[in-house]
Amino acid sequence: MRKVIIGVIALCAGSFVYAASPHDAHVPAPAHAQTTQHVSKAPEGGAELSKTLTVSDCWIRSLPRPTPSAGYFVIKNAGNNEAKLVSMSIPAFGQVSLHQTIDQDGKSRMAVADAVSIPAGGELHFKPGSYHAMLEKPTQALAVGAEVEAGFEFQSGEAAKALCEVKPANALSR
Ligand SMILES: [Cu+2]
Repeated sequence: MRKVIIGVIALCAGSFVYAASPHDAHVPAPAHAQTTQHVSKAPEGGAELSKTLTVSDCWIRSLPRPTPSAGYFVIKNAGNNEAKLVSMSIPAFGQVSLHQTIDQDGKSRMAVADAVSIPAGGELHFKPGSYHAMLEKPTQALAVGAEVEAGFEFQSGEAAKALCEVKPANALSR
């Protein structure tokens, strides 16, 4: 198991240049306050909005440009098949990738997560210290309290949308 994890980290070494950035403070994940609110809009063309895959409780950290930020959210899979999240997009960032924070000998490292599984009938929490969306190349300043739309694409071709609240840099949950 250890060998596998080290292998993953080595493969992704090129992505770790921001490991010390504030977005990845690697604080312990707090108890996640869950709400049932779900915000979803019709797609503006392209992928079909999923009826079974929904994203809620999305929030991102406000950080001064050009510092990379991070995004967190909850994905629910009400379908009968495992789903895989393959990408996320936020217009305010030029590059968004999916990451997972891994503990390695007591140190936190990040690994790229190309396809993140959400079990049938289950849910997955992207949260500090765990899975997160890495938001790079910010194209505009985002004020705390603002809401930005995010798109999520799954391997099946389905899509989901959510509104993400901009939280202070030291926020630990929405
Ligand atoms: Cu990251």
